[in-house]
Parts: sequence; structure tokens; C-alpha cells
Amino acid sequence: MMSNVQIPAGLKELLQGYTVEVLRRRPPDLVEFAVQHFTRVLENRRNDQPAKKSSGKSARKGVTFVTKSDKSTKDEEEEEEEEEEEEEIVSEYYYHALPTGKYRRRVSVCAEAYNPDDDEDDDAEPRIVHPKTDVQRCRLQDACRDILLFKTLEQEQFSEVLDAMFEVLVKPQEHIIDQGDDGDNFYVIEKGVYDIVVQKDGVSVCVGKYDNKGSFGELALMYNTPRAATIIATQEGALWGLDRATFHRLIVKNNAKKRRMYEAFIECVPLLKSLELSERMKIVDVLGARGFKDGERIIAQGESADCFYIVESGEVKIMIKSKTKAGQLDNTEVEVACCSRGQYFGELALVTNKPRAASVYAAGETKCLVIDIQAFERLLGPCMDIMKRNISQYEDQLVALFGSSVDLKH
Ligand code: 1OR
Ligand code: 1OR
Repeated sequence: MMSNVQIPAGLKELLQGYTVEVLRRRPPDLVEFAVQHFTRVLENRRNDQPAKKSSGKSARKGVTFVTKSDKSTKDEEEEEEEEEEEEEIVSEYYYHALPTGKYRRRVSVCAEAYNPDDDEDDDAEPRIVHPKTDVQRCRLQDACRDILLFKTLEQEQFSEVLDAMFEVLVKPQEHIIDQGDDGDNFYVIEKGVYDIVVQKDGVSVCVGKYDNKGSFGELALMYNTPRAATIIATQEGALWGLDRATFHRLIVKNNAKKRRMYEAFIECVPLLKSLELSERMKIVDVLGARGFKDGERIIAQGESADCFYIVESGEVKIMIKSKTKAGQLDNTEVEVACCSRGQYFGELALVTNKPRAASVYAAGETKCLVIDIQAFERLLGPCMDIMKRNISQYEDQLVALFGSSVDLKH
């Protein structure tokens, strides 16, 4: 019976193309999305040329596109000649990665990152390269050294990220991101102070700030959601931007790997038990991993704090400098606790908004998962009761050890 059925040429590819876009974009309405998708396909066939990318806010001046098969350095003349040709490839690529307008604004508020492992055409995708001077590259490398989202990238992927980044200079009061907008770029801070402002019941509330380090703008790109906060420069500053397409190709793709790597471990961290699976996966999406050598200091007592740690392997020792009678810090440190696999540390300063209460050292080779303060506040709220209960226990210990009562929470 089946032998009479003739499958028209191109049907499979057509449906595959639609399916891939559905998996990527996760549109809420499949029929509406189908109309838009196939209208695009038809328009492209009529014009016999790919759709152009909307320019958005992304800086593209001086950008060079390099296809994977041709990464060698070209001289300027050659580059100019090829630019037009490559522009076309890139535009087509942007059609997939950055559909415009309504089509792009497919908002799904689920925690699942799309699974880019399904993309088979990756190698055909061109690399975006913003040429930089040696000085610029040094500054960029410095700014990116502690960016958690880059910490689990392979060397090759990391240098592709650096190649694609472009400098953005900002003025006081400039809005880098507006809540509710579509996401265009991810930003790494080189310098400057930036307020994080969130609209709550129509009122703008400043919920935090970035002080000369860190990164922002990953959420809209990871989950295809509108921007969750407004980011305003309070002074002149410098940022490094990474376009949405490259962010998808490298960071989101790496996140799929990260989820596989850390899912089982994160499931058995006692602190995170009360979270939903999707909430735990959101933590995995933004965490970084850091290795420490035996004896290396991870946290220094008295310093200001910007992240939270979970021990993945090895062990850490918590050491406290006692106070002399005159109230000065004694330089000898006393070991007060240790943490091993699945346990956390570094929460106290984040919860109390105070300097680090103790120093923490690696005992043997140790690996920790690291979460920045913004993600800590955004994602670990439901675990706050457990942390506060444990902080009360530190206070009891403190009294037992030093005989004085210090209120760690206030
Ligand atoms: P985005 O792409 O949504 C705004 O654009 C960015 O602000 C966002 O990515 C984060 O990188 C950053 N809630 C949501 N986004 C935040 C928050 C935040 N802080 C920084 N961003 N909260 C504040 C936590 C200190 C929770 C507010 C209720
Ligand atoms: P943090 O951000 O202050 C140091 O950085 C971390 O050490 C701290 O968060 C806690 O996560 C961890 N007192 C203070 N900090 C402690 C203690 C502690 N134990 C672990 N940390 N005490 C030990 C209680 C068993 C009381 C000390 C006398």
C-alpha cells in the first residue's frame, strides 16, 4: 500500500527546517509560527536572496566574518573584496539566529535552554571577528578572566568568544539594557558602576549594582525572554559586548553540556533540595567551575564579597582570625570548620552584606562551583531559611569558641 505514496521532493527538508526552528524558538503557537516561518521561506525564494538582519543595537562597525573553513589572516584588500560575499552568508545566518520583530519575540518563560546539540549545520556557520589592537585584547582578557559563564568553556571556544567581542563605551545615565526589550547582546564589564533597576508594580526599584566587574544580559539570550531588568551606567564606563548569535553558538551550546555534567551532582546538594528541578537547572546554567591547589586561599577574611561556592570535590578549611583584647584582628588563624563535596560556603557575607567573616583555604586539590551574587539573590531565595538557620549555628559556635556574642546576621 505504502509503495503508492510518493513523497514530493523537498518536503522532508521543508518540514525539517520548520521543526528545527520550533525547537530553537519554542513558540507558544505552532500554527502562527508556521505561517511566519513559511512566509519567510517563500519570501526568500522569491527574492532569491536571504533576509537581512535588523541592525538592532549591536555594534558591527569594523566587523570581520570568518568562515570555519578559512580562518587564516587575510590582508585588508582581500578582506574588502570578500566582505560582500560573506555579508550574505552572515545575513542568512542571522535569519536563523536573529529573526526580527514579532517573529523573534517568542517568549517562553521556561528554564530549558534550547538544545543546540541538534544543530548540525554548526560548522557551516561563519565566525564573527571584531579585530582588536594588542592593548584592547589585553584589556578584554583581563575583564573576562573571572566571568563565570566563560569558566567552563574549552580554550578554543573561549578564544572564539574573545574574537567576537566588541568594545562599547558608555556615558553616565546611559541605559545599556531596558527591561522588557528583546535581547541583543551579552555584556562583560571592563569598568564603571551600573545600577540594576527592576520595575515592581510600576515602580522602579534599584535592586543591586555592578561595581567595576561582572557581566549581565545573559538571561534574555539564554531563555529567549524579554530583558528582566534595566541596567544603567552611573558613570563613564567600558563594556565588552558579545552578539546574540555567537552567545548562542558557544555559551548556550556549552550550557547543554554543563547541564549533563552537573545535573547529578546538583541534585544531591542538600541546600538545593527544596528547589524545583527547573530552578536547579537555572543555577547550573549560570555557574562557573574553579579549581584550587592545596593551600590556595579561596576567600580572604575582611574582603568584600561577590560570590558563593559549593564544593564539588576535595575539601576546604574555614579559618578565623581571633580578636585581641584591644579589638584588633590577631594574625593567627584558627580552623573553625571544613566543608566537603556538596557543602557550601561564602553565603554569610552575601546574606549580611558585610565583609567575609572568615578565610577559606583549599585542603588538597579542590574544585568548587561558583555562583555570582546576582544569581545568588535571584535563584537562591527559596533556600534562604536553611542558610539563615545555619548562620545562627555559626553564632553559637562563635560564642563557644571566643566566649563573646557577635551578631553575624546584622
Ligand atoms: P537580561 O538579559 O534579562 C537584564 O537583561 C539583566 O540584568 C539580566 O539578563 C541579568 O544579567 C541582570 N533579576 C534579573 N536579572 C538581573 C538581576 C535580577 N540582577 C541582575 N540581572 N535580580 C537582582 C538580583 C541582584 C532579581 C530582581 C528581582
Ligand atoms: P563568608 O561569606 O563570610 C567565609 O565567607 C565563609 O566561611 C562564611 O561566609 C561561611 O560560609 C563560612 N563563622 C563564619 N563563617 C563561617 C563559619 C563560622 N563556618 C563556616 N563559615 N563559624 C564556624 C561554625 C562551625 C563560627 C566561627 C567561630
